[in-house]
Amino acid sequence: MIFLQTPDYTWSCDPRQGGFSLRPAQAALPAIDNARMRVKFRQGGVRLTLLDGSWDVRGVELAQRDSRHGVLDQCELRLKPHSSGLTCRLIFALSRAYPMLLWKVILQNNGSAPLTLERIEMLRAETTAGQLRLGVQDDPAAWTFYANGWQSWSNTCTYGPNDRQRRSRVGGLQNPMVLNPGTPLPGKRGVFGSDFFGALLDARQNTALIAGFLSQREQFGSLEAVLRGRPSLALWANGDDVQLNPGAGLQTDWAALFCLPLGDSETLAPYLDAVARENLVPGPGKAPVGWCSWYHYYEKVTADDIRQNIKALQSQRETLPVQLVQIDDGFETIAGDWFDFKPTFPKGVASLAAEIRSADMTPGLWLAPFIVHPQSRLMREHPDWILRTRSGRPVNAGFVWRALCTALDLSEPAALAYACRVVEAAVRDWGFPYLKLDFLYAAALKGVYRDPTRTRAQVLYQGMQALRETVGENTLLLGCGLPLGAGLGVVDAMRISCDVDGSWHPRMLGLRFLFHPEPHFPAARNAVNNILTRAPLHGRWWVNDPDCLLVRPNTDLTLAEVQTLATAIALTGGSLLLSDDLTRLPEERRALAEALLPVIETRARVIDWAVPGTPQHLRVDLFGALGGWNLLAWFNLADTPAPASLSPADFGLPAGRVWLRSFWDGQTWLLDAGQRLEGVTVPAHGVLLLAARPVTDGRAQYLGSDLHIAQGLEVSGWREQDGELTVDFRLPRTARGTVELALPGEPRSAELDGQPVEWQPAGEGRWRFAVQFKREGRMVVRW
Ligand code: 9PG
Repeated sequence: MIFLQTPDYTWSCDPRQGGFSLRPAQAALPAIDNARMRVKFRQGGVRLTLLDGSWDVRGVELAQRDSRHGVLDQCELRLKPHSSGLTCRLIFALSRAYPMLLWKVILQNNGSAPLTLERIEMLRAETTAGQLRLGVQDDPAAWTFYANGWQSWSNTCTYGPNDRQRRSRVGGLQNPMVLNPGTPLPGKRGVFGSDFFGALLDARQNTALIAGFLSQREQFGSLEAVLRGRPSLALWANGDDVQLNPGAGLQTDWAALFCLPLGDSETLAPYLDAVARENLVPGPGKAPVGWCSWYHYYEKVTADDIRQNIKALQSQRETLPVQLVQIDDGFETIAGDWFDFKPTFPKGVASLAAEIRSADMTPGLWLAPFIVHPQSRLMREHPDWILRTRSGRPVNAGFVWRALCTALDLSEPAALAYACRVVEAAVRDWGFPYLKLDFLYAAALKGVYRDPTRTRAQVLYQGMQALRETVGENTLLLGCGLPLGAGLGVVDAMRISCDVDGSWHPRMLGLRFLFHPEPHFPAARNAVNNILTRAPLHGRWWVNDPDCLLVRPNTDLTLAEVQTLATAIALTGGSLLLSDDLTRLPEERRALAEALLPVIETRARVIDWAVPGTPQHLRVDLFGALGGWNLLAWFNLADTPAPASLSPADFGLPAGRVWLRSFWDGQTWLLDAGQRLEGVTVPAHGVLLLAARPVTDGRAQYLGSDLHIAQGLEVSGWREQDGELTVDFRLPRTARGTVELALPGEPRSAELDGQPVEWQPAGEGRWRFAVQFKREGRMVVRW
């Protein structure tokens, strides 16, 4: 037996059995016993395996070394070479600084014939064989599995043993875009595939087992979890059938395991933070705030439309101060021919960038440098740049722009150079310091690559790095349609949801009912799902981009649905992009967007992330001049109105008397300790968004306002003395609205910057004040 031990874990390996064990010091946490590993490869068409059965260990080396993850206690096992010549080393490491096991496989072909790598299985464990436990009193019927989607648009959610994985019914058109061909898409109840990482969760025993890779630079990682029958977990690296030539070697990214107590979505933090360290992700940047042309104009956008909206933004700047104007798809003649502009953009996009800049805003441009339309000139002139299937046909990159599109083979240097020239022109010649790079999954499709020795993960990651090197550090890159791991340390912001839409449910060609269950189709429902399930990534891996907020009245979204989208976007802390025609937005709808500025940026906690389905409980912890307060959101995802029943304890807050003020309708409640808020009807697909503040008796208290969705970030100063309260307001805009205060006595006077303020009683001990100020204001209330 070989051992490694830290205060958190004991790792052990019994070579005669093959496999490894991980025991946490806390016996109630998940444990792995004698998990199996396996390398699957081929030599001249013959399928071979390594590592299954007992391990013939020829050398063991124990060492301590410094790493990005603190000091690692490391064990290296050298195995007897396979008869094919394939040699294998395994490295296991326990971190002294973080509660995790890391391990990787290093392969080298010392034979004389090329080998083909199918997959490297890092972990296979079953409950029935006693290899997998989530706690002391296991009942896999209570387990759930958090399954991460392949790329930005791919559905991510938690499943229970009776669920089936959400999948597209028009898979032929969608799957090439949103699924990793190496990750299983099980149709069976209780069986789930996941990309990069996943988590087995037990809400009864309060335990979590997180498994995944720390990066996706070498291979794409896949998981399969089985929650029924013989529950099991498997984690592997996709070899993509790459060729391992004589003398050549390869290794996996670090695989990682975490045995943790289960809490809200911050349970994922130890894993997510390790990934950030491994990929040298810099600290989070500012969240972009702006306007995007796509969701009103779509491909029909013209240079004039852009110009009109620049003007509208300029004239509305005082109440709606946004920075970014992002031109989306529609300026290019066809995807692939990025230097050819449509007649509706007679002067290209450089002049628009200049106009945006002279209006004091940041120009942003959409590009999709890796996908190719079959009718493009690029396709005709450079057939050798196109990624092809074994039969020589261009690969299928999905049905977009009314055609089956295809993709560049970035392992062909000339194709990569072209993609780099496109982004270089956008930044240097056309003047865009912000790029939304879309359809990036196209560079990692299954196909016969020019360089047969590189995995799809290597091709995509190196492609992304090449784009980053081309545009430099000062260009803001937003990844979209991008497999998550390939953006780490490369993009500043990342779309983490599919497209929003002017409809709650997916629809296509007016066929709402048929497309209703589609999990990755453009729809407000689908976007909200991923905005919530991927909220913990924000600020750790990049700035989350939840996609655009549509507030205009002439979509199919009800006001409640718009409020839900606004709440999900604003509370999860990522970027905020409007996408309506701003020249004709009614004032009351514009006010909806204004109340989200400035953006909150704080990461939210998803309380019920371990419960199957789309989460319903979201909490944000805020701190400012008013001290600390919490935002609590409860989403009614049902298709019918539902009565809310909630208490601060449901959101993980201590019991106690609290003020609750609902942002969207201004209702206020005082809840006694242990009392629940009942009988508030939330419309179908609507949200109840509350600011919660513990009651401080005998003192003036800020209960909330309609000035800002956080109901408190608008306050920069707060002083109470001798029956007089001074409140300082500060926002980056002109604001007008109602502020609600609890006061120890009936107000006698109220003024704001010397002007009288009107007030009204709002209930026992509470009053509403009508305020108005230009960026700053000081209100004085006496009682
Ligand atoms: C521009 C858009 C917007 C949007 C992106 C992306 O055909 N399709 O399946 C399909 C999927 C996604 C999609 C467009 C088409 O949206 O997410 O924000 O930039 O491209 O074409």
